[in-house]
Amino acid sequence: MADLPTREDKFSFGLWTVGWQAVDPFGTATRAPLDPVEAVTKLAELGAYGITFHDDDLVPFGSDDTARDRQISRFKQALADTGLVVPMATTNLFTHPVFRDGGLTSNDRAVRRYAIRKVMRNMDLAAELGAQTYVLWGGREGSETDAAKDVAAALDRYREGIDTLAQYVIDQGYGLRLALEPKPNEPRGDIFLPTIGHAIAFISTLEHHEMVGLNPEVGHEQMAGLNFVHGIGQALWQGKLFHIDLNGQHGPRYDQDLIFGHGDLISAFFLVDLLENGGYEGPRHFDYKPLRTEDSEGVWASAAANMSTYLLLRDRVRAYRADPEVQEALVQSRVPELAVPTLSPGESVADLRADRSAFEDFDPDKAAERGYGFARLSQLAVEHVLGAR
Ligand SMILES: [Mn+2]
Repeated sequence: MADLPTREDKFSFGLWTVGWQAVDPFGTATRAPLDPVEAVTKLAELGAYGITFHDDDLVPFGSDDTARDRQISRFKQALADTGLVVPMATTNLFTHPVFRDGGLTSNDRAVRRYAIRKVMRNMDLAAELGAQTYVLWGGREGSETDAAKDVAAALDRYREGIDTLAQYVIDQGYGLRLALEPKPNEPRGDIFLPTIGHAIAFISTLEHHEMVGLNPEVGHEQMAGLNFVHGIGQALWQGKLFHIDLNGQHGPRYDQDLIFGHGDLISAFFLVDLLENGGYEGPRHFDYKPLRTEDSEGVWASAAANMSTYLLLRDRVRAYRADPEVQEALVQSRVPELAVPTLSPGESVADLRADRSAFEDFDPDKAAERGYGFARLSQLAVEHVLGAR
């Protein structure tokens, strides 16, 4: 049994996750709409600390001002009643047909201007609710055919859009940081900024690059066949892990949004190890879809399962790190040695060239004899994951 989640664990959920009615490309909804107030109440009961939303999750697209105000005040009351917070918010620039060719990179200039204004409007609400992070997932920013897009122009417009929004946040004095969410495809055939690496490179070109980072999602990188732990490792190393979407995925296929750990469990173990020990202090945010087979009881069971799996893995990570045999195996594998700089303190290029032991007297055949012991180390991790130690 896992420990029960507490507010200190900083678990948060998107309103669109537990509220997903399970409409897929082949079938209609299997569940009734979920009132955001009920989502807040249930998630608080289950031990979550935060809830996040797209503008249109909270207030249906096209609602008039009276309906919008009423819905926002009900939501605020539920937050006040439960103590749940809103650490992050985001904008839906993908559902309405006006965004069929994207928002910030639509070929239609008027759509781009409308998209920026739609984001600004929800940034006002995000700031009012005390959010620290504003996520931008460009699900429709892309194409199905290379005839459709001038990629350089699209990136110019993407940069212009993010620069404009960052300037708005500065001008308004909002404490928001922006977090881009990479995804390789779906719903577009190919999406711009498809991976963590593409997004980090793009951010370096922004006017306010210091306030723009990433919201990587487990499944999105795995859809591209990439190692999520390595991606998060680099995002942390570059100071760009502003937020994270935890879920599960079985390799390159459609976006499954499974419960966290219900895809690649070993990768999830090393991810929790990295998040807990690598300096990430933000929310542990779940962006998953309750299986279409489930009724409302199954929805809440799956929400609890995300948190429970994270806590079980955190427990296993602690046991792994505390195990003297693991510590000895890490040294045998020379894992700590990688943290030692390759050149000595104060050593110059000339010094390195003059060091005969580094090259002329170095015996590569001898150095090649010794194995690294990674098989044993990896098995120790598997045994800890399985609770065999
Ligand atoms: Mn996803």
